[in-house]
Amino acid sequence: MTKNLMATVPSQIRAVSGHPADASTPMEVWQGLSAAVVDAIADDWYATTRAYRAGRMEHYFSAEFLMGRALLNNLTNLGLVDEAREAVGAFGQDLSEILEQEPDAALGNGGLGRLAACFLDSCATLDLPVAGYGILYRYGLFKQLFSDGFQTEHPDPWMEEGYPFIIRREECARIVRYNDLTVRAVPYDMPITGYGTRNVGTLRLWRAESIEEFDYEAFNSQRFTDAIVERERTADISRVLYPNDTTYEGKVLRVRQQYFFCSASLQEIVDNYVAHHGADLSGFAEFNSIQLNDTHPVLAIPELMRILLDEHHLGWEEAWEVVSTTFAYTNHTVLAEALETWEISIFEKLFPRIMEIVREIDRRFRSDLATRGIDPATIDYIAPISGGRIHMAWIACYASYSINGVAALHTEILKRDTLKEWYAIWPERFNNKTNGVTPRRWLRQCNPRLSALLDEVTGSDAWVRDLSALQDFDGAATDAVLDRLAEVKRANKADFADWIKAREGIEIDPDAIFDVQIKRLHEYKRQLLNAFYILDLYFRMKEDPTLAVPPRVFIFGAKAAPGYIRAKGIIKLINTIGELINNDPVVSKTLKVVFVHNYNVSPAEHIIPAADVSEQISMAGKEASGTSNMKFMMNGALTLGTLDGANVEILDAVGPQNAYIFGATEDELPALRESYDPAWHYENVPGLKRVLDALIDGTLDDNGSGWFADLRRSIFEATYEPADVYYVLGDFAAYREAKDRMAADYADQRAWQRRAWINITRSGRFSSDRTISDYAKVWGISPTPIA
Ligand code: GL4
Repeated sequence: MTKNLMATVPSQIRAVSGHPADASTPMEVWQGLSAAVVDAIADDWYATTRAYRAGRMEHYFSAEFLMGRALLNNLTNLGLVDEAREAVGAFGQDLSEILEQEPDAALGNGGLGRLAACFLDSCATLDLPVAGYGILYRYGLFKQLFSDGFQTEHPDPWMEEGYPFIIRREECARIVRYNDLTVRAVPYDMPITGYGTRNVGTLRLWRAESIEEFDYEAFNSQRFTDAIVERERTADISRVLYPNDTTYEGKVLRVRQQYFFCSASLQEIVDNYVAHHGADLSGFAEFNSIQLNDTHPVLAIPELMRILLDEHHLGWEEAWEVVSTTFAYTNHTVLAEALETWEISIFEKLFPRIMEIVREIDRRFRSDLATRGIDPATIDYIAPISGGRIHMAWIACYASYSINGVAALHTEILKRDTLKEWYAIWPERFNNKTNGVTPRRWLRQCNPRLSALLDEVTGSDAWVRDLSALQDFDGAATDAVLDRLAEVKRANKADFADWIKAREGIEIDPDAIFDVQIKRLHEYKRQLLNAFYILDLYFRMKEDPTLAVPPRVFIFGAKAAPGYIRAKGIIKLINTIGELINNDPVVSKTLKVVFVHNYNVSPAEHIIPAADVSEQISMAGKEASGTSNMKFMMNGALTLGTLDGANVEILDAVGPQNAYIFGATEDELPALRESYDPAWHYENVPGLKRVLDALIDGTLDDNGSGWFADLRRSIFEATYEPADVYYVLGDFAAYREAKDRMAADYADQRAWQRRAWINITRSGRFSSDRTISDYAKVWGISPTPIA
């Protein structure tokens, strides 16, 4: 399969750069090496595609795929890292430097998009007939810079210099029709390699193009701008990823995007069915199932109805039978603002026929539920159309044969709360699929030192395909192994310190505790709680210079949605606290604060292997699952967290002695809230007054933005939400106690290493291979190896 990589690399580089390999730039070498990899897997990719299309397939529809970099991932999966290092070494290039040339494919906002990427990796590794479908955004998630500590956003034209891992399939283009616009959807395919298999899966990303490159009539009749405007209006559809995580703005363009990739993907899947099984579409669901990654692709439901009714002339009942055995829906958040609803007028403007179908779904839904004796108020609340809006989650729940949450606690909250009306009627549809992450990217590839140690201790690399195998090695933590583990972490931390020095210009001590919180900036994730702790610790040290404080580096990485001012205020606050501490001649000897700018997949690969402490401190009940918690655990960091999302299951896997859990639980919060008074905590919890006053007394400067005063107000005043809605002050004392204790415990290095080891060996249930094996049962698909 990959026999001639070494042989083809120099010529591929020459083809890209136009000069010999040893005279090419690192970027050109990256291009050539990447092209050689795609070339090497081409035959297997073709064979896999053919094999999958002939049988039952799962189609994963997602508006986001946060793929990150591809080259090292593919080399790792194909076992070609050493060969590639030699190949480029032969003409004086260093593989690490080559790899750093690659832009991140940041076609996602955060956890939801990255989960989709981990899933594709697992499907390929498990030889499962699954394909991903999404949008080829020209601009990925914005690039983040800091200016005076404020976030600024900049475009990320990630493919502009060429991207060998994505191949245009001109011949597979489709037409997508809106009432006011007809566009061509051109697919671009990305090969998805697996570890230790020849199967190569596919991620198909659609790009919007004009039917004609140019409206020549407009052009010739001197209406140059009209011709260009029309073309740009089409290109808008796949131009940019919406930078909001968990909240969405009600934009016509967003609905256009969603319909765009759903329609194009369905046309292809239906045509493939016809090619293999004939024109009678009634058997469609025997060969196809579609997973809806949250509500963004829910337009696929009425669109498949349209195709079956209008193009294949099925009757309504027959078509609905197909549709309701085809789709499965994953909910990824309980935040009310993320349950997408659209104004009827948007649907009417864009696609009246789809609107008509949604109205008919609504009509039949109402009569179906009335027959079941459901009360009119409930029917009206969960109807597809109500209050002048279309409720995408309700359409998904009605049409899907399976509905799942992404961690045990989250699924319970769905059943009890968010989707309780649905659970009451269709309990059998509900199931939990706790998230997972791929151990290829998040261990094998990003942490080669730990990976080598695991090979040694377990005697092979079998754990890379079966992470649960590590649990047999709990007891392997001899002094010799723990010494090695300590060396691995120390070396990773030293590498990270160099990386930070070069990237952020800050010196950090590799022997300090690396305490990390990396995730989107959102109030519910409570980066503010962490910031308050750091500021309090600073004041404690100023007050008592003899206080014994273990050296610590507080590391952050987070982007805020551009319109989310409070989240941007928290970024500015952390940067301002960082400046105060890092420039203090005394405190900076013990503490450092680093905010890694432009946090993304590839920075995470540098950060996670170096972490000691994993901050997972969302207010209980708000984080559906979290996935960085799993990546940290796999790399031997200890969790400091609330009983939220998958933290609950991590605690269960490692035991209470191997994690630091604090704070109010989800079932305690309602009662606590009744009598909750943040002002009481401000007055009575030692240190809190000083911290909150620092926001307004001139200690911390927000450059006149007023943002720090706003953060303070969010704690004390009920504005559009209750005061301190995320219970920051309520959990502060418990958080400080747990975090201080954790830092003190770090001094006993042997005990710490033993607990880190347990975190690694127990991480098997958080491999996305486990998650995908569970989904595969729901999907009714089985491994289809090509060799
Ligand atoms: C999210 C959840 O917030 C996150 O907890 C979860 O891990 C992720 C994947 O299931 O999905 N939901 C949204 S919206 N964005 C997320 O990251």
